[in-house]
Amino acid sequence: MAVLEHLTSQQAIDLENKYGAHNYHPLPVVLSKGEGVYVWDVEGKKYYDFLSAYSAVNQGHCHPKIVGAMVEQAKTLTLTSRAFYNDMLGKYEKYATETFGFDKLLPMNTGAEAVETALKVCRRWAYQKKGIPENQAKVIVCENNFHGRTTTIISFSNDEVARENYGPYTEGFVKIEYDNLTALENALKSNPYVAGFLVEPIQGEAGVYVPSEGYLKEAKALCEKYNVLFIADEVQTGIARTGKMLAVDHENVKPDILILGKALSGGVYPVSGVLANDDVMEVITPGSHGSTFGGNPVAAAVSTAALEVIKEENLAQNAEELGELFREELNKFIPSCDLVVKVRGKGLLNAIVINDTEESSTAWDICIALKENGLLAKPTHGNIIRFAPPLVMDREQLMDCVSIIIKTLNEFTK
Ligand code: IF1
Repeated sequence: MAVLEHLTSQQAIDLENKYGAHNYHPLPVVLSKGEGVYVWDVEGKKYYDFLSAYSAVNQGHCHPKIVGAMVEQAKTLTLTSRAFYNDMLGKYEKYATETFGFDKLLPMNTGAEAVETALKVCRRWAYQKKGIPENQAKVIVCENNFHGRTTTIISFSNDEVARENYGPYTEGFVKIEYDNLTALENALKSNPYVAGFLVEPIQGEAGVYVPSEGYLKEAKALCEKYNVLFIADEVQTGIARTGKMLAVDHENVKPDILILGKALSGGVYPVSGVLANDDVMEVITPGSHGSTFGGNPVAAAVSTAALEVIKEENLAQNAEELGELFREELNKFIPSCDLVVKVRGKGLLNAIVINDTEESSTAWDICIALKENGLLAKPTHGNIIRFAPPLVMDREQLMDCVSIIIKTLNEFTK
């Protein structure tokens, strides 16, 4: 068999099972093409993508402007490392910092790396600026968080599947309940050496859990009161997904450290970054942090194009409007359906809660049925299905998707 011979779905699945580590349990669909809100499997069946690669493909699959920028740059210069300057990075840093309103960008590649970077910046700031005694800094995190897969990040996760048998774990984290300001203030009061508060503006993996209105604003005020850095992980919620460029924009909150990834590149290339103002970012000095690929010319070109597309195509506003429509339509349907408890979310980051236990396979079975009906979504836990289409969707397509979802749920109840 030639290495890149055309495969059937089953052959592709068998190859992954035999030669790949089993760190995922994918839906049994093998995709070979994407365009805008659609993807196609190797047999040619077309689907609406309602996952968007976990909110990385906000700008739609294979956006011509982003792909074009990548191809052009790939033909010119791909990687220099940061041992030398390149003519793309500075321009990109200027554009990205102006877009998000910060003094400096620290470019990385994946979301988890950017979270690690933010934690390092925060700890340094604590020792060098706040005056916390050596090795005493604590970072407050939330229960049911998801920030990535590195050993430090899973150290403060409470997802046992993600943590089990990966110890010993990194110290220095205090875990509190999400969406609980009293818990935050208690933690700030009772720990003298708190450096930062790391939070997702909406908890994605927890099942698209939207905190109470005002939570982020009050949490930021508490951080200011105790001289603690407010660190927003917008890897999943950022870049127009929730109906604003950033989810914190809904409450006019300016984080001290902002973490971005995923759609920062439109899902075309791994690009992440940490943004902060000079008083914080200046703790990073030559040799104290880095990455071979971080800030490479292709990443700079791709990310610039990806951000331009968000603005040029008004994707934040589209996400806001279509998100309202989506929840409105599902809310009309839910009272007639015993299977669905509720729909929740912001912009085009939504989820439905299924009337069954977390251990059940109901959400998975519904996703299989949705796939048969031409729409791809993935369960998070056994009873929640996340719905996060590319933001380039139009109203007609969204209504088409709503009818697929309703039809599937109705079939399923019978
Ligand atoms: C996996 C979830 C989404 C993230 C936030 C950092 C990262 C992520 C808020 C790390 C990554 C992913 C990765 C993917 C599953 C996934 C996910 F279901 F777990 F919660 F998106 F919904 N901060 N999220 O959501 O970014 O290093 O992956 O680039 O299986 O790990 P990364």
